[in-house]
Parts: sequence; structure tokens; C-alpha cells
Amino acid sequence: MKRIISLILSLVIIAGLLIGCAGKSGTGEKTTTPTNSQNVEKANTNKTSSGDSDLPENFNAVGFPIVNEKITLSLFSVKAPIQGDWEEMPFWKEMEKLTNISFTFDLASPDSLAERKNLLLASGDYPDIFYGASISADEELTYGSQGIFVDLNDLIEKYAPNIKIYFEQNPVYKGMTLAPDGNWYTLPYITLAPRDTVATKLWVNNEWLRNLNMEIPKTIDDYYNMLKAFKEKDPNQNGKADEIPMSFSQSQLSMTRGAILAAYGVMYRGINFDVKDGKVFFIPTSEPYKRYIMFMNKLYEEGLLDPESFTQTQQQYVSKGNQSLIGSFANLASYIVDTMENYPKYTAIPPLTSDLNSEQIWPSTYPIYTGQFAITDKNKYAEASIRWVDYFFTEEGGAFMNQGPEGLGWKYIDEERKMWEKIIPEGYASSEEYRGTLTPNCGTSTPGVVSSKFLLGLNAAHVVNLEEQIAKAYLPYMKDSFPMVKFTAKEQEEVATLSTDIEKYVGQMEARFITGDISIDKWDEYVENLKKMNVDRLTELYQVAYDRFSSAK
Ligand SMILES: [Ca+2]
Repeated sequence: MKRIISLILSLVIIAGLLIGCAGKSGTGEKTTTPTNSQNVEKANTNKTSSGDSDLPENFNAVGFPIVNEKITLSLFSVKAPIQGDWEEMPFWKEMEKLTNISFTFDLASPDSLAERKNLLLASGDYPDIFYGASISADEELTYGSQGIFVDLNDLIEKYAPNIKIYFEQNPVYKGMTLAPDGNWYTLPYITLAPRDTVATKLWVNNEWLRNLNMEIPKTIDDYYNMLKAFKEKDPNQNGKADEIPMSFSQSQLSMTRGAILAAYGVMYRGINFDVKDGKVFFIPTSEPYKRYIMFMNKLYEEGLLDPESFTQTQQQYVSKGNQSLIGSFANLASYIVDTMENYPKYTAIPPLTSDLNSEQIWPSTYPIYTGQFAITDKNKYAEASIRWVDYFFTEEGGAFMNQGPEGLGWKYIDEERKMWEKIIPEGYASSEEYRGTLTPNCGTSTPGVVSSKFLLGLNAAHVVNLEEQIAKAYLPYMKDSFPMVKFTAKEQEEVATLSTDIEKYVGQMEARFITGDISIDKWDEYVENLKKMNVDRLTELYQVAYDRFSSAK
């Protein structure tokens, strides 16, 4: 249990926290496998370097090593508490052997990242490379326009065939990667297992269903009837009315919201906007959202929704889950709420439909963490630097980045080199603790792509089960949710000002409506208040960013 939580934490939450926007990730990968290193060479042999006579002699435009004589570059990044000493990490040592490029590290703590990064850039005393440092759209614009961050476009075109192919095949991620001015200053971290692209899953205790001789619900009404039966018919057969039909904690509410909103036809992935026929709209004033509120209020009034949902801590919530007392809940995995051993008890409910929406849809999240690699104008080896990072956009390089060198923390277990398992040497409490000594990817959003093919090869029963459930219940119904758009500095300022009050108000009213503290008769007043808070202007700003995103890809 601990291990998995820490795995999920490092993949989803920590990565998100570092960027300051957990859960804003999406869709499905437009399946593409980055080319492997052999293909790098192939792709490159077609180009002669005759036009690049100003290149340093030391540099090889194709193949390894990247430079003939060793070079050392300075790098700024963030070191997570779980990580060991970066100088000792096999990741850096092996890369140096392969490329002849080594680094000196300037490492911030997660808490000081924003401040340290700012200070470096503002003082002019910045390194050759910003790595895993979650550069924001603002910073891209500010320092890109000053030429401090080098525009990567030409470098990628000439020297990074894997990056080039990856973004050609995945234009949606290119749109999220480019700066608001259309330039290309940074590279992202992308992790593509379905468990990352389908963040929300709606779980049900299948033993309870079996005991009551009920089917997996198909409509929102079926779902209601199921919860009602959970409350009234003693599905755990202990003679006590101890069942909690549905529950959540405040920090996990957005997943429940997403699951129920999907039944009413809205794609919610953690932000309040969705788009229909190119037109952006604010979800919390939409008809489907009103229906979501009314549905949840009905559950609350009838005792089907845990009355402590809005007040309990995550720990209190999980403690009920650990006793298998919650019949249905939305979460990343069932074993975040119940125990690891109990994962077979839970089945993922496919998207529900309703009188408002007859199509099964499920929101994608975008497992992309932008701003994780930038080359500065102080870097004398920009060509070598882009070639170095290009390796992590290959299948093999992504696996190496994610788990460290093969044979240390993990190994393939079949001849086809598809399935792999973790190795935990003695003295380490978890595979994550060991991984933290092998690669900075454990805790830092390192640039590159970890393919779903690799991630799906992890041979661990609970993970295999999770992926199978997702493939069956959600992948067929996935739709692109609102993209991760970037704002200019000026827009960002306005967005921040407007959304602070609006989000606070929406959150408070959601809880008050659901718990019946305020009647749904006051809906129009609520919408009116949001208009007064200038929600239309906020929507307009998202529309501008959305249009820019659409034209960029
Ligand atoms: Ca009972």
C-alpha cells in the first residue's frame, strides 16, 4: 500500500505539485512510439553537416558519443526529498559514458524552486541548462523574448529527430509545449500510461453488487438505485447498517465531480472550462453542472452520500475505505482508498448516461508537465545539449530515464523485452526509495517521454488489474477535455485575479447546494453573482488562449 501510494504520488501528485497544478494533465496519447536510438542514427544520416561549418569540431551530429572530448555543462534543477545524491546517480554516470557530457548541479528544494529560479534568471547568473525546473509560461515569455532561453526550433529541426517526430505525431502536446508567443523555448515531461491519462475512475465494490444480485449501473438512475440498495440491503452481510454508499474527501472531490458530470455530458478534468464546437464555456453555470448539484444533493438528503464528505480529512476517508465500508468512490485507483490487497473487490464503472446525455464519454487528463528543459544563451554547446535530451524522447531513453539503467532497479522478465519487474535491494523500504537513488525522474519532472508500452510492461498484479479495468471501462469512451492552455503574462495576471474569487465562491456554493444549506431555487441568483464577479471576462480569456492553442497545433 505504502509503496503504491508513493508510486502514485511521485507520478501524479509530486510531479503536479512541482508545476503547481496537480491533476491538470489529459488525453490519450495519439499512439506513437518514439523512434529508438538506431532510428536516430538513420534519421540523421540523411543530413550532412556540410552546412554547419561553424559547429564545434568536438561535436558529432549523429551517433554517440555526442562530443569526442568530454565537456561539462552547468545545470539547475530541483531535488526531491526521496532522491539520493545526484552526483552518485547511475542515470548521470551512464549518460556521461554514452555522450561524453557531464554536469555540475545547482539543486533547489521543491519549496525554494520558484524563488531560486527567479533569482538566478533575474540576477543574470544563470546556468547552461534549466532541467526539471517547471518553467512557467510567464517565464518562457519573459526570458525567451530577452533571448536568455534559446529558441529550440532550429536545433530540434537539425539535431533532434526523435523530438521532432514525437511532436509531429502528437500535435496536441506540441500545442501545450509552445510558448504563448508561438516560439519553442522548453521541452516537457510526458508519462503515457493509461493510468496517467485517465486520472478519474469511478469504483464500485463488486462483492456488494454480487451479494445484492445487481449489475454494474449504466445510467445515473441505475447508479442512484445501486447506492440506495447499498444503504438499505446490508450488502456486506454483517447484519449492521454500517455501509457508506458513496464518499469522498474534499481533496478528492474533483474526481467525483468529473465522474458525475460526464453522465450529464460535460468533460471536466479539474478546471472549470470545457469547449463545445470551438466555443469555451464555464462549467459551474451550465445546465449539466446544475444537474450534478441536484443529483448530489439528492444523495446527501437521502443519506447515500457520506455526510462527512466535505469535512473529513483524507486520512479519515481512507480509514473508512480501508475497512471496505465505502460502496462507491471516484479515485485514481481503488487501492488509494481501500487497501492494496483488496483491489480485486473493486470494478471500474464505465461512463454513465442520463436523460441529458445518452453518449458515454469520459474526460482525458493530459499527463504532460511543461517547461522541463531550456537551454540558455550562456550555453556554448546548444547542439550537444539538444542531442543529449533528444535521447529521452526514444522508447529506450524514456525507460532509462524513468527507472534508471536496466538491471539495477528493474529488469525485463521475458525474451521479447516487454514485461519487466522491479528489483528492491536489501536496505531499501520501497522500490521508490531505491529508484530515488538511480534517477532524478523519481520526484523531478525530467524532460522526455515515458511510453505507455513501457509503463504497461510493469508486472505487478494490482497495476495490471488497474490497466485492464481502464482499458475496458474508459479507453473506448475517452474524449479530449479542455487542453492545457498557456496565457501571456498580462492575461495570466487577469486570470489569477478573476479566478481567485470565482473559484472560492463556486466551491463554497457547491458544498452549500449539495448539503442543502442553500436551496437549488437560488440557482439563478448564484449565476447572477458569478456574472457580477466577471465570469464572462474570465471565459473570454480562456477562449483567447484556446484559440491560440488550436492554431498552434
Ligand atoms: Ca452491513
